[in-house]
Amino acid sequence: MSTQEFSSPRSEYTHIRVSPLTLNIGAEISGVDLGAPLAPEALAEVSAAFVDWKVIFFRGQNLDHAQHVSFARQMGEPTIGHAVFGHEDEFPEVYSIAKHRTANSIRGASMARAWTDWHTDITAAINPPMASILRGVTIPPFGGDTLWTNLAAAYRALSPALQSFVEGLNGIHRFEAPAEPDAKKDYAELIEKRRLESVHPLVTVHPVSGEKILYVSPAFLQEIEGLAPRESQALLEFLWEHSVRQDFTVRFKWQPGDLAMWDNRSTAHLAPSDIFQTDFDRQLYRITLVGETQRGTDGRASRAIAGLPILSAREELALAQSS
Ligand SMILES: O=C(O)CCC(=O)C(=O)O
Ligand SMILES: [Fe+2]
Repeated sequence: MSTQEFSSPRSEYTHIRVSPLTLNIGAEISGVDLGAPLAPEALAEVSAAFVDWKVIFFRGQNLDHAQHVSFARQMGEPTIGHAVFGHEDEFPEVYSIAKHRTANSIRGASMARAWTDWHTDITAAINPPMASILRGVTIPPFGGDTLWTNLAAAYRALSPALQSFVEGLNGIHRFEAPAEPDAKKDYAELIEKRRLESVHPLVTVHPVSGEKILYVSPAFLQEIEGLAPRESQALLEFLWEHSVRQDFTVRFKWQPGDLAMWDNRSTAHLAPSDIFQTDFDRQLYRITLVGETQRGTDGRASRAIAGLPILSAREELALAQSS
């Protein structure tokens, strides 16, 4: 990338401090206490930094569940904890990111490639969450870092010829249990209970920044509509490998009490796998915010093949009670 092509995220911040961690993605925010409601000016700047830097980090906030929920409500409408895997009993908005959660029970079943396990949260839904807010509670002394990648930078780094080719394509995103015989039964049953499958443009337009996004969530995107199977697989493998290139990524070393908030419309992320090589525990909690249907560069919208949109915690609970 030439220096002329690089446009640094541009907002001016006067009520918060924003310290970028890399050229393309990730900034630490200081000068705010998330345990109490933010002043409108600070909230507006946090929202701007979130879109500009795509993942923002707040050190040492030490929030409890209730404070986590009330911060999330200032940023948007919290979804049900996890549409497939459930939520904390007393806090329907909160999903436990425990080391040995059900979602991790199928680990190790497949061949690891550069993009393995990278994902954008729940892109199998027609309206994937717009943001995820993750809070660290128990953090190993070393290991357990999380990585994010900037999918707008990934799009910009493609050649104009490939950019215009992929803009016309749609991806089929599916939540599915691996075909391996050792795929755990309760994992497969939960996925079957809320089957989610959607078609999204392969290049989306960010509703706030207007940036074009290479929307290729590796763990959910299964095929490209209209291509022959080998064409689809070869192109996806190229796009996945490209989208996790080191210069688009940031790696975060957690401390207990830290909070990360990412723009789920413009990033993918990777949960650590090194934690399974040690006995160290690791416990985080996540809240996601209700998202919208994606749009392609020509304005075309996502389509659901299976499954309802992911609604707010309130609406999901009401639905569950009435069924
Ligand atoms: O464990 C992590 O660091 C991230 C887990 C994850 O994928 C998520 O919270 O969406
Ligand atoms: Fe995730």
